[in-house]
Amino acid sequence: MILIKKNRLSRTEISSIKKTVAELSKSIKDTQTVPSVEKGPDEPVDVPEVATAAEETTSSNHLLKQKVFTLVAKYRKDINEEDLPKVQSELKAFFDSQPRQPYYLLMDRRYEKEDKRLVIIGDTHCDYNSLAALFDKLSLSAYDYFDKATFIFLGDYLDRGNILFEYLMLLVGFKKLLGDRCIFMKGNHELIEYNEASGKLESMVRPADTCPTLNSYCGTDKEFLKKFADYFTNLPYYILLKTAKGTDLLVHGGIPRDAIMDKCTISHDTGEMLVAGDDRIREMALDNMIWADPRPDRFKLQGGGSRFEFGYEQFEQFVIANKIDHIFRSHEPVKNGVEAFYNNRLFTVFSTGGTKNPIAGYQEVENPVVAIMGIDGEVRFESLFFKKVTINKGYTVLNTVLYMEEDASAGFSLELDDLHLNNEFYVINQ
Ligand SMILES: [Mn+2]
Repeated sequence: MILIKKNRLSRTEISSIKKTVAELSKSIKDTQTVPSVEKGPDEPVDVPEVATAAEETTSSNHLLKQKVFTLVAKYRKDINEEDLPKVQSELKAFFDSQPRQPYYLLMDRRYEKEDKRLVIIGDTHCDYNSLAALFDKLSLSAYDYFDKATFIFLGDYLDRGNILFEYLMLLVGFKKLLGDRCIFMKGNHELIEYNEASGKLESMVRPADTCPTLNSYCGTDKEFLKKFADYFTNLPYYILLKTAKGTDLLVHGGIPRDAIMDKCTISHDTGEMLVAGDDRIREMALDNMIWADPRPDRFKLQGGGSRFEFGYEQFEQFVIANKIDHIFRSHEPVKNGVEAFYNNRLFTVFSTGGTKNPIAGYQEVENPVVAIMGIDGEVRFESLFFKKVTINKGYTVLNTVLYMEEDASAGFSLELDDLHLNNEFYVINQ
């Protein structure tokens, strides 16, 4: 068992840790899900990119993992301009296949007995590498995330990245594999419209690059542009999540502004937002919730534009009125990928970045992370660009976290100096 909490390791230290992990890995019963166990102690843990014939015959859940690998490998190759009509028609078929989403979701896990984890993913902004790294990393766990977990994306898929089509195909392809166990929520970058007069997509956010790219490359296919806007605009704004430990809110930004906060309440029975007044109150509250930013200050801070800030007092007012224990949100790049506010009751999770990830729009985020919630409501945060081997199931027992050298398959490399171990994680309600 290893518990190391430091930022930089020497080559000798890394070698020693790899060796220990390789030895520990041999004791894992479920060797099938840990591809590295047959390797020598000094070999890195490799993830097979595509299924081999032998692996495909193992089990159905293993097959799902292989399909994710295949998907990641497929779109790691560039999509060329001549491939775009096929890509557009696949995306249109996907948009057509999806039911119209409500503006909210209610998820009740209070009586769930099975270990069904939630993977909560913050902003990804067209960052293929971060998303691929997440899938690679989770595949190393003894827990089969692809077969059992539900993946919740907190929004902001579009803009700020330069590999739009490959990213979209990976994102949508993943949802096609997991179905209802993959949920896309709405971020402020999903505020887009199809303008009938101009025949173009327009973004409500500045700067924005997805709409101009789509107008330029797919502009003749108006049906595609319309379906694209319709799908991303109508994603749910929030999830009310009930667990054995309480009620959490998952949302892109945060809470409504002062002026309308006391005019709306989230119903614990249905999850919907009840409003005193007409539907415009709800629309304003929902719009606020994809723009708001928390600040540690006690006193109220607000801004005049779409984007605004709230403080501790407003947070208290909102969580008391709505009986909410924790809020998980994204929306702001944070250096460590996660930031806790208000005595561990609000968390910012950001899932794109990496100092050596050339396609990330937010390289100041050194360590992009996702949150993983167990069925008991406990949460830990995992960084994306380093591979993790879970030696003991559950996280009350120490996890051994191994940050390996570069994920060569992700198309960029980290210097040896960038290797580091870090098993910072927060445990809520303990
Ligand atoms: Mn945002």
